[in-house]
Amino acid sequence: MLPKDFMLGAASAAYQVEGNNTHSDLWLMEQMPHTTFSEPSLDACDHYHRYEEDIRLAAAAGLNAYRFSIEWGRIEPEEGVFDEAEVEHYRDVIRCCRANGVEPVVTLHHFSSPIWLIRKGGWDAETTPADFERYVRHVMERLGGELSFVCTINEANMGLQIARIAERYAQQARAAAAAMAAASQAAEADGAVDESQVQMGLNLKKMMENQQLQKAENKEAFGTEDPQTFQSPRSRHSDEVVCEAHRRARAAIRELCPHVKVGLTLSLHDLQPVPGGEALAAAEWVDEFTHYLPVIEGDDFLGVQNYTRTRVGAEGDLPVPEGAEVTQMGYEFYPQALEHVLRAVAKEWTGDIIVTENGIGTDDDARRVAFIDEALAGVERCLDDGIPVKGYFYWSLMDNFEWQKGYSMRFGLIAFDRATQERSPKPSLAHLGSYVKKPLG
Ligand code: GCO
Repeated sequence: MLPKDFMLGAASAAYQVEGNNTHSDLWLMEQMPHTTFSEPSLDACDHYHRYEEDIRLAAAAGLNAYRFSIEWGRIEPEEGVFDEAEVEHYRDVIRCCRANGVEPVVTLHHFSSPIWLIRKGGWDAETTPADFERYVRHVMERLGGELSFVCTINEANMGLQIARIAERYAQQARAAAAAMAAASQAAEADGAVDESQVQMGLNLKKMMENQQLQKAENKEAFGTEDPQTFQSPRSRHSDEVVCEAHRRARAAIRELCPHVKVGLTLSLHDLQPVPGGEALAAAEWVDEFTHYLPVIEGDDFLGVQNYTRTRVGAEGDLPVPEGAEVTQMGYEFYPQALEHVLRAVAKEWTGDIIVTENGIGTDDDARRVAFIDEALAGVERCLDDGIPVKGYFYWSLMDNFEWQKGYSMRFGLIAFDRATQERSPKPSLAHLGSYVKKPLG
């Protein structure tokens, strides 16, 4: 059973739900003619204007907590220029939570950054930790008194993971190019033309041309061909910038609001080695988690985010096993992963843990319910074994803008109509809420 003070809620991120975050880097990137985004975010779910309805729906279903983020580009649209009306907007959101008996858990940075920051070098620039601290101070001086839980940076380890994934794609592309060259040589030798190889070659050429055009568009928008956004692959150097930004933000929060519990969140995979993959799986875990232990030492909690397992072979991460159920994201349906990750984390981190994201993209809400039940059963087993899990936030409160994939991924407990913005709670919302409504503890 979940303990009485357990936070049970849902999560969102400003950029994915608010709409019209015109001062943020992603806004520019979405609008580029050769963008990698499948569609622009535009009004998103108009949560900026409809937060009250959304929070009420969550509260009515029984949820007692809501994790959302503050958009830095709204608060500080130009370097050093703060928009107090936007600060007041977030105060209203926080108060709306409280009025509905919902604990607000605020994330200060969830992937999107002000355009001016990226023009200064973004998450690679030595000046960014100080810029982040200035923004954090501004927010905490005004809103900190109304908050109890703050996440500084969402998925601080994301950049290194993207670097790893990018490297794997590059390897695959090199292998495909070599296979194509060999096949076309063989075809030339016997005088035949393999149409599918020709098509693959043309696609590859198109992709490379688009990349070149996008670089030119980046240069115009950000003054550099490879802008260091939060979602670009990061080097060890830029990873250090992120970690330093967290340390400085934490120190500022401690100084201004000693009552606030502060932490960051990490994206953690349930890394399962197949025979031969043990060394690589161990190395990936070090990159994803162990590497961050010195950074989070002194935090009040760790935010854990998990969606699936990853099987690791000697050569790298393996594809989803044949015949397995896959979600809209192409992830294996594997809700047991959360328990595995919590247990792995607890071996090295003895502080409090909050599951800040866990969820499934699917149109089949019955599978969402099954996913939640399985995941929460794992959380309960961890609690029984004394692992201090303080909360669980399902991703996401509502269907929303899934970055490059646009609106096609449906993670939400609430559906919305993009034309009318009408909300429709799915059965999974009441189901998740029923864990709180049951007599607890
Ligand atoms: C994440 C993200 C979310 C995603 C979610 C589903 O932290 O990765 O917080 O923004 O939408 O993970 O892919």
